[in-house]
Amino acid sequence: MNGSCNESNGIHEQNDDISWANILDDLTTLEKLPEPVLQFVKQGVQLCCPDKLHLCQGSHDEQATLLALLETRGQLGRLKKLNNCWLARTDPRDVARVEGRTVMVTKNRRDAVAGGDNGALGRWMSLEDFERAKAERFPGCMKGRTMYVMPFSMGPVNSPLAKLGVELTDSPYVAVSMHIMTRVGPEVLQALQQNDFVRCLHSVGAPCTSTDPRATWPCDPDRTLIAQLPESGEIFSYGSGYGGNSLLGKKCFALRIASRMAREQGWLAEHMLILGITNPQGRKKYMVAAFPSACGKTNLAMMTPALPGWKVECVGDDIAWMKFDEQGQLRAINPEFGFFGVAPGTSIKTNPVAMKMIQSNTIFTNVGKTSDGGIYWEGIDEKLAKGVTIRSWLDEPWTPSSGEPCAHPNSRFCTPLQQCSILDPAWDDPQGVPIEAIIFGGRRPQGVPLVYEAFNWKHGVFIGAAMRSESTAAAEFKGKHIMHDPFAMRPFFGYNFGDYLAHWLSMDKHSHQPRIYHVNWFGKDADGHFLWPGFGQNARVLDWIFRRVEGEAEAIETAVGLVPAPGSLNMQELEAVDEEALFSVEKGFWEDEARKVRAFLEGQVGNDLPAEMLIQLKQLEERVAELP
Ligand code: O2Y
Ligand code: MN
Repeated sequence: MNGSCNESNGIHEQNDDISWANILDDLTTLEKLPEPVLQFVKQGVQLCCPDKLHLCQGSHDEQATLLALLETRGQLGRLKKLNNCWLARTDPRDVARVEGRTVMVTKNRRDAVAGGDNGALGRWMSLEDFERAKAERFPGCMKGRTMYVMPFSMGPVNSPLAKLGVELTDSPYVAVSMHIMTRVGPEVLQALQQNDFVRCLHSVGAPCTSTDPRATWPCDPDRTLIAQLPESGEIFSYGSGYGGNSLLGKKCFALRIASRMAREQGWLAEHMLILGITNPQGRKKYMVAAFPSACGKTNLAMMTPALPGWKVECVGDDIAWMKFDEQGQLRAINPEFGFFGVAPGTSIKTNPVAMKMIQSNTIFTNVGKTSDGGIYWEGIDEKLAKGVTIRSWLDEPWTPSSGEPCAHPNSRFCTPLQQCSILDPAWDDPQGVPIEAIIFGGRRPQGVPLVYEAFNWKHGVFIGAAMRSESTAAAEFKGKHIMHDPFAMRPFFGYNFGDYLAHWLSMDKHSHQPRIYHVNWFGKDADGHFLWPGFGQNARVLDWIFRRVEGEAEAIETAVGLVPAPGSLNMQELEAVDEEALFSVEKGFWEDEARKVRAFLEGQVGNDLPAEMLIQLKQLEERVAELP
């Protein structure tokens, strides 16, 4: 252990007596770090006391070395059937984002969370409580481990929309995953010479001691804490090595910290996929879509259209950073460099593009494994060769009659963006792609039409605010119930939701204002069967939206918005679809829906709610009251 570590050190405390030679194999590394990065690393070392320090430079060899290290330690297993693919099995207590332990830390509570008090729109922690929590967790937390220094860029390095970060982590799994999910490399270090960065500190929270043999998935679930400090641009994550809790560029930075930056700087950081769609005549449009976690954003972003002549190309599947340019055109970049997609349900039928792209250079987490070195999960829809057996994500023998899932419902693949065969040609454009439609959506078994268009921008903002969706396995929630998830951002708001709504409302003045839509692929009939085939057939809905934006498709007004006029949605060669059920707007259902939205907005946002939202709600109630 290096001699400079002192249990009582805090990250802000200055103490220069680090024995760099004890923790660094190559001292020239330090010269590569811009001064503010070096200071950040010093503070991290003084606080966390790692045995070793490793500066990640983003090379292919470095990734290979780290993967080999993880294999030697038994923390990753090679999947022989695939090419450079790996399987991680986590501690069963560390399998998803933990919203109950995720906090925004600000001077004033109101800056972080809206009026209500039960945590539905995020959790707040005071600076004092956070300092205490930090002091109880971080000092000495990396003893016996290596600290990886990961400088990264969210977005193309030279983009005016991109931002930089540096993550210090004691998890090599996080280092290899960040390597896939973000841009890492010499050009990032170069950019750090001139630009500020978000300071991200992550520890699995399980220091190694001689009596504490290395667990294959070290973590500290009882003391997990994920804290975002938007006022100082810092993220502290302790106790979990999993996905959004530990790959700090993703949810913590690109949504929570960035949404707050975006408000201050006049842009938007959103939980949205970005796709390009080209019609049979060769005209192309870009659209973004916000669906709650694990509701099919990856499938839509990589859709193979069932309509002849249409083409979808993918810019991103989870996060969009967007800004209106000087011509009044909304432009979007994907700040990420990889996909961290849900595995179960992914198959050649549901997402052939994803199935192809995950055959190489992919880290799988918590999926099942076949005895011939392949992957397996619920809905993979692949036949096994004779004699091949399966082990579950818990590394237990598994058969379809085991009664337990083979893969964890939130199991994931982590794959480089550039392996997507339909990656859009402009995926890396520093200026971003022009957005013409914004689509909100959710998993709504009853009552919500397949597609409707907002009457105008303000109504569209209200539609986003009123979003509700069935819960999924992406966070710790158990069971399926319909949750409010405004803008699909409920777990990711970086500031007061009332202010967020005001920020969206303030954007109603641009010459190329995108139109706003709501879609629901998940409506069911009384027998529980889906009303709509989904997947590639969703192209029919995108086709209608495309033609609406071009001013070509007819719509009719309903209480909730504009729906396709009879005959305007292309239903050719689609059999046995009950169009009436797909577009019904039923009075009783929508009275109840409006009541729930009112209770949510008044209860959770209270005085912080912009008056315009209450006007929109009242107008919805009045339109619904007029229904027969
Ligand atoms: O990061 C996790 O632990 C799973 S959550 C996740 C991962 C990738 C993309 N989106 C999400 C999400 O929760 O929205
Ligand atoms: Mn997501």
